[in-house]
This record gives sequence, structure tokens and C-alpha cells, in this order.
Amino acid sequence: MIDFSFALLRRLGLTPAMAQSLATFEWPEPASSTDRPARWMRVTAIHRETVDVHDGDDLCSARCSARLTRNLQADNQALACGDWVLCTHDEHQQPWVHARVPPQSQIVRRDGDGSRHTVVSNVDTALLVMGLDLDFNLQRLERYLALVVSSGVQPVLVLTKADIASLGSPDTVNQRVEQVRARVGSHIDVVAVDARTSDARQALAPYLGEGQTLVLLGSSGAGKSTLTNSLLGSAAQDTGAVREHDSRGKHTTTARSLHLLPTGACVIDTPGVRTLRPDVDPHTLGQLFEDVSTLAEHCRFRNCSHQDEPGCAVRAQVDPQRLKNYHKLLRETRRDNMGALDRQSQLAEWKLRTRAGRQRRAMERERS
Ligand SMILES: Nc1nc2c(ncn2[C@@H]2O[C@H](COP(=O)(O)OP(=O)(O)OP(=O)(O)O)[C@@H](O)[C@H]2O)c(=O)[nH]1
Ligand SMILES: [Mg+2]
Ligand SMILES: [Zn+2]
Repeated sequence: MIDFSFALLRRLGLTPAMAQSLATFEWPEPASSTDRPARWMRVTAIHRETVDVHDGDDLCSARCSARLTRNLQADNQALACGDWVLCTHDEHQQPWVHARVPPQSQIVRRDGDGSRHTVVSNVDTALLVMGLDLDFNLQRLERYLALVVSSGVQPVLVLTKADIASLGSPDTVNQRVEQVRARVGSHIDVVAVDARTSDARQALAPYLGEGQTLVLLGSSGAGKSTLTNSLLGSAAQDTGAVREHDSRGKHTTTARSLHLLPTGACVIDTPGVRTLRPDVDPHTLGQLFEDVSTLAEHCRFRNCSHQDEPGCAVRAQVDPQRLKNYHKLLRETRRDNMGALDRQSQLAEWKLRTRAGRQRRAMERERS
């Protein structure tokens, strides 16, 4: 076992459960005799060749051992911001990452080609940041919720730019909050803030306790870095103005980074992503769209797809936009969770159908 101080690592968001994992971690590969003793550290940023790691006192840049890289790749994994890792310094004082503790939570999204990509590891709360300007979009919010819910991380919705929204009419903010609650359910916390002020810190205080790790997710220009700075009480992160006609940001933040807050919590700022594909299974999606699952029991047909069947209880009661989004996410989920064999048979079916279509068209041409 590698000794560590819980109090010191607590500052980096070490939870009691993760401390248990560190304490029982079997390191299969001791370092060479010239290496100094191994230490537990947390990954605060990932670069092309190196990772930033923090030991509770200091930050340094480390390289990943070839064996660890190989092992992670074999499992289709890679180091992510928020990981707990075991490091040593070699005789040249160069820090090396030798092992990673299996994460207790991972937020995973799908890339364009369907492959999985870990956004962050070991977080307790995900702040879904959305502007009350033209960024406000409930379909996108549902997508972010799907991303987070499947990881077991608690989502909290942070509506930024409350100051701008209330300029038009003081009721706008309350109306938007109610609109969100009506759409996603009242069990998800919603706060509306001016991300530039310390009020935001007050509003989020329940999630900023010692040892907590938060991640900020949302589109570019939503105010993630602005919020990070307000929580930190310093301008650590660059922020950038948004376009006036659509409130879109300019992708100011380009990498994920973990910051230590004065409250004792850790916050991970992330770059805004344009197209987000959550890694979610149909069952979890059913939990997220609980209204759909519950009402489905009252549809006339047991296998009702809630598209055009008569006597559909879901279509009768669920917001059409929400139902449309549900169907869209479900389609993506089914495609993503399809095995290689299913995909092959789907391709074969598609080829048959296009061939049949070609033949039919050729016959029609001959007849005319
Ligand atoms: N008035 C007002 N402006 C805000 C608020 N939050 C963010 N902004 C402004 O919105 C712009 C974008 O903020 P950023 O914090 O850079 O947005 P981001 O989410 O980090 O964007 P990316 O890094 O591109 O993903 C900046 O000009 C901020 O000053 C808010 O609550 N009120
Ligand atoms: Mg940013
Ligand atoms: Zn139905």
C-alpha cells in the first residue's frame, strides 16, 4: 500500500470511497530502484504529450508510462481530467504516471464515428450551464441530461445571464425556470445567476463543499469560464464575447482543466461542444424520460412506439418537442448500442432494399 494523507488529498476532491480504493490498490509494477517513492496525484489537465498532476501541494507536468498507455488503450480508455493516478519521479526528477485507479464515475460521450470518449472522471456534480439569451434550448438541455444521468453524476442546471434576461421583463427569469421544471421535472435543481458576480457562488454553495468535484458543461459562450472565475474569485480562465445575433461563443476554452476553489471544492472547466452525443442505453433514457415510460402503460397498444398509433397516452400528454427529442435520442442510442453483427445485417438489408429499388425503377422505365 502507498501511504497518503487523506486531509491533503481531500483538498483535491478525494472522497472517502475513492480513499478506500487508493488504500486497497494493488500496484502490479513497482518502479525501478532509482525511482523515488510513489505518490497519489490527481490529473488536472491533459496535453498531447503530458498530463498535469497535482499532489495537494504542487502542480507538475508528467509523462504517462508506456505500459500504462498500452493497458489503457487495450481497454479502450485514456487518462481523463479528474483521474487519480500513481506517480513517481525518476533519477532526472522527471515525474511519471504509472497507474490509474478505476474511476468511480465517468462522463462519457460518443464521438462522430460512434467511439466512446471520456470527458471527465470522478465528479460528484455536473453543472449544466445554459444562457438565458439565445443559448436557451430545452432539446439541448435534455441531451446534456442524458449525458450526465447515465454516469450517475448529479445534474444541476445553471441558467446564466439572468441579468440580461431580466432587463426585458423582471418575470422572464422565473418564467424560464418554470418552463424548465415543466419540461424536465422538478427533481432537478435549477438556479438562475449572473455568472459574473459572487452571487453565483452563493447560489451554488450547497454543491461547493470540501472534497466535492464539479464539472461545468454547456455550449460555447454559455458562461462556463465566467462562472469558474467567479467561483475561484480570480480570473484564471479566459472568457470571450458571444455573437450578438445568436449568442454563440467563439470556443474560447480549448481544454479541460481542474481548479481548486477557496471553498475546498474542485471545479473542472470544459470547452463548449457544438454537437453532443451522450453515451446512454435505452433503459437509462427511459429513466430520464420517466413521463414517457409511465404514460406508455396507458397506451392502447402494448408495443406502442408513440409515433402514429391510435390511443397513444404519451402523445396525448407529453410536450411534442420533448417527445420528438426522446425519439431522436432513442434512435441514436439504438444505433450506438448496435453490435457489429447487427450493423452488418442492417447494411445487408439496406443493400437488398436499394437493389430491389433499382430493379423496380428499371422495370418501370422499361414499361413506360
Ligand atoms: N451579462 C452577463 N454576461 C455573461 C454571463 N455569463 C457569461 N457572460 C458573458 O458571456 C461571454 C461568454 O462567456 P464565457 O465564460 O467565455 O463562456 P464559455 O462557456 O466559457 O465559452 P467557451 O469557453 O467558448 O466554451 C463573456 O463575454 C461573458 O462575460 C452572465 O451571467 N451575465
Ligand atoms: Mg470557456
Ligand atoms: Zn403510445
